[in-house]
Amino acid sequence: MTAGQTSTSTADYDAIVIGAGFAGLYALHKLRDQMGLRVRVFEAGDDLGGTWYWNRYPGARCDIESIHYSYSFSAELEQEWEWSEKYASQPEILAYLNHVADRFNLRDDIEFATRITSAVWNDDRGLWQVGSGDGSVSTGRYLISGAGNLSVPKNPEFDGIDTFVGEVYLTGKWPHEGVDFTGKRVAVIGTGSSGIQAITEIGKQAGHLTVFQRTPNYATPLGNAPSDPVRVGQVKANYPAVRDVARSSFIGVPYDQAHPSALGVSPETRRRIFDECWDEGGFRFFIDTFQDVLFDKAANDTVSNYVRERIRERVSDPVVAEKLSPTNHPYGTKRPPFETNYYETYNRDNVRLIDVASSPITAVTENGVRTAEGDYDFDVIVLATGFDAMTGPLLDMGIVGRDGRKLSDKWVDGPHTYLGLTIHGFPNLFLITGPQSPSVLYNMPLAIEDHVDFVADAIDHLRRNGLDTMEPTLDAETKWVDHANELAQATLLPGTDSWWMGANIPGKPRVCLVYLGGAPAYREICADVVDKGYEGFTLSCEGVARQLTPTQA
Ligand code: N01
Repeated sequence: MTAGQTSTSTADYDAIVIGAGFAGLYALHKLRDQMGLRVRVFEAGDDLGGTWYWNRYPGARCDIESIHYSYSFSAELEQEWEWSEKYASQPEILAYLNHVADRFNLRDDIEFATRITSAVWNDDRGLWQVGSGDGSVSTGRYLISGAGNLSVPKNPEFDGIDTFVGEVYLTGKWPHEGVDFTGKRVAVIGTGSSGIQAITEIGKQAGHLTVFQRTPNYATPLGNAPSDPVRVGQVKANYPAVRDVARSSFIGVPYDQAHPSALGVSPETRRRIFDECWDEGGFRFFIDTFQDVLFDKAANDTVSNYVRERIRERVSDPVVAEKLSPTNHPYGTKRPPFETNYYETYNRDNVRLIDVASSPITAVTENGVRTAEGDYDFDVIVLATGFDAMTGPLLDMGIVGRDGRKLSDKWVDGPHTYLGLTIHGFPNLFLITGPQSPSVLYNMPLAIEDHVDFVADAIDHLRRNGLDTMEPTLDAETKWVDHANELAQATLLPGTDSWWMGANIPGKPRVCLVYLGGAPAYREICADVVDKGYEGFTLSCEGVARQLTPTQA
């Protein structure tokens, strides 16, 4: 075989992509249209959109400004698409993704209603055999997971849920026809980002709404508004520079850098900065205040106290206000939710709050919810109880690597990845925004583009050098896992039960699932790996390892 040729002709496809959300759509476009690969996308849903296809609950919208929470790969797309609001609602984001699919003619290479149930590496043939629920099998040289981070809803944990005679809905699998809550007695269980968005809208419509809250959250204002044409015009006139600045900031939005220390300024200055970021809305309050709030408990107390004070100002009943004020974890150690009139919802006559930390839910009965304190009857129960995040979607696909090793065995004590992108023992498998990458703490469309571009460059590199397989070494993987864990241990995050730590799923290993070094540092590391000839990877052709020198890379 000569350089530039590989044995991909033996596979049905050069690349198989799982999922047709933001990641899968861009991967298809990049690999098919820019690299000329034969690509097939398999999508479990009946249509495209991923997260934005499934999460149709009332109030669902993004919480990164849409001019930033959007693809950057096409200047034409950036210019032609108009967002009606600063933070787009779910229908508008889904419309955007459909526009992208139509504009780049992506649908023809997506197989819908096809859930991948097995993905097995065949070492003899050097390819992945990917099986779906209907028994069909396809083969691909490269397997790219765009299955998402929050795509497997947590199983309902309540005994008797099947006996409930009313309607039960999961926010993460919302019915397409919508739900009419008019005049109904509704329960919402869960007060994370999904619950907070849904509660605000359902409270306006339901006859009566009961919220079951186990842990109060530090929700801060989203600051949504209709799109400002002047600001949009400025961004559109400078999009490449805006994207560069976004990629150079911790979570991938072009906001200011936080001030060094909450304890290093006067109480007046601190208050002014909190007030400014509170009024600006969205992630500014999380990342634009002070750099030490996630590292130093005393610094964190200043922001936690501030949010509690603001909650109390907005809730009329002091007893309810106290229940809504988080005290058992520091601000930002759970993923911060953003809200619009969430706290005012509890001032409505038709809304009540039940604390299930002190009096847990013991069962769901035929008629409603039972807690240690009594029974509550409902027509509808909404489960906003979260996801088996990050690892759940990958472990759900029956992935088996070299020598028959199951991913579920390899990850029994938590994820082991190199760069959050690849896994030792699982050649040519790429995880778009996988665990131990910045992923959910990086503006997702940009995080996805960075990862897909890395994968595309790696495949291109293999092909140009007559290679067909890449796999991280165990040593590189071990060092990456240690590095990711060390970063996490330096923060306050490990002390809080959160889905970031895997603590929301009974029995799930407690380990930080997110790379906390920030997008800029992570991007530099990835660039360095490439510059050094894919340092940490073994590159091979038909099983024969060959490490290129940096000058050949
Ligand atoms: O899930 P969650 P989510 N009994 O895990 C409660 C993204 N997102 O779907 O905290 C009683 O945050 C649980 O209580 P506790 C975003 O990244 C983004 O809301 O475990 N309660 C918690 O209150 C987000 O972080 C947007 O004590 C139970 C809630 O259910 C991620 O998705 C919008 C319980 C689960 O909260 C997940 O958010 C929506 C039980 N047995 C989501 N089990 C945007 O705006 C769980 N709970 C972009």
